[in-house]
Amino acid sequence: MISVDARRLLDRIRDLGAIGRDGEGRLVRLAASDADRQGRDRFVGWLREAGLEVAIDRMGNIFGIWRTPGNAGQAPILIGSHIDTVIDAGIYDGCYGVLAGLEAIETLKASGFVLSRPLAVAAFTNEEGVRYSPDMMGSLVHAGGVAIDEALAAVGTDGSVLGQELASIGYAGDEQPGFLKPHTYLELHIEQGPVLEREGVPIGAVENLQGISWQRITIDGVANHAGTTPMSMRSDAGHAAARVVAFLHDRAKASNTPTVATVGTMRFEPNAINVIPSRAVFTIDLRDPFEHRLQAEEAALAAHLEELAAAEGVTISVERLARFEPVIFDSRIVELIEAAAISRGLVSKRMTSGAGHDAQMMARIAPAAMIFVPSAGGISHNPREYTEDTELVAGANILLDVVTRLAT
Ligand code: HGY
Ligand code: MN
Ligand code: MN
Repeated sequence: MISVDARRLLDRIRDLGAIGRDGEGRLVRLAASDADRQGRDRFVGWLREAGLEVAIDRMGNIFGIWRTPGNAGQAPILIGSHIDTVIDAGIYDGCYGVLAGLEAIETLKASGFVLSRPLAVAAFTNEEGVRYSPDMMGSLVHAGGVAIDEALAAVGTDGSVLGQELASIGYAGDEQPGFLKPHTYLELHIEQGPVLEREGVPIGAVENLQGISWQRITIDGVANHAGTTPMSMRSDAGHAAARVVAFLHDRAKASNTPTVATVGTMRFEPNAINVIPSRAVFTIDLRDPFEHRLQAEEAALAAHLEELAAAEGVTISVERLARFEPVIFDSRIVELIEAAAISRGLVSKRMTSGAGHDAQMMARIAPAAMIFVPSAGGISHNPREYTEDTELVAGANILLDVVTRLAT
């Protein structure tokens, strides 16, 4: 049984994690930013050092491909994830899966194994969706879920246009989106939640992924003097926004379901200490493993917004930013993950992914599944994100074993 080169993998994770630090030392490699370019350049350098064919599509998705004369005509096994990050990110989210994918390919390439299929590793553009909505955008385009021209026209939170930014960082590639049709898709990722650590289980065999609903809400009230305006005469966009946040939080918390609700961004206008806000703009992230419940949560929110507009004397508009239904992964691949864990004497646990991943898009065009490793304290999207080296290596070896099983 061959194993990955642990030192090479761990060094690369830390090397990539040092790229894209801002003035305060925070890791910020937002999609198509110059920091993202630096991370991409480093990854492409490793692909070339490994002797892989490098292909970049119009969406900036980066692929490293290893074909042999004996298998070049076959559909490849694709291992993917992302190397863009959120703001003030940890070093493992996405990057771990991409670098473990490269590591598995390099290990197999050096092993002398005769593989029946090419192997490829992908770093998909804009998985996080922090600068441009929706998230998982690069893999969504690859899977045919949105047209390339629509995606490249996406306007960022900073007013930039994705297509122009990709061109300016040199990653507006030539390949047509979806040019690489995978036989199967695998993604290794940190769990980003508390389950595996809490149960002392090193490997998650991810069998499904919850649905995601992103909306941007704009509440318009009337700016007025904070001192002279009686409470009964206010159209206070800020107060109305606060009531929505409380409504979502209390409702999700009171439900005995896994529904989660998050208001992650909010801004007021004119944003002055002594002016009643005339406008509040904020985003809502709703998720649930079951489509009917996610729809029920969206309907409850819509009804609440209607009541609130009347009660607060404000107008409320809603913009949909992303909407993805729950996804069931391929049970045969999930079983291969479990079998690989047993072969390495590791316990595994079937689980649902709370986070969105490129695998949920690739599942539209190929059998797909994910492997999780524990997150310390369940923390992610936070610089305190951490996974033990032994756990990172164990996950990479499971990925290697499943790929080997699928390709021989
Ligand atoms: O939003 C997500 O779950 C992922 O981190 N993009
Ligand atoms: Mn991720
Ligand atoms: Mn993430």
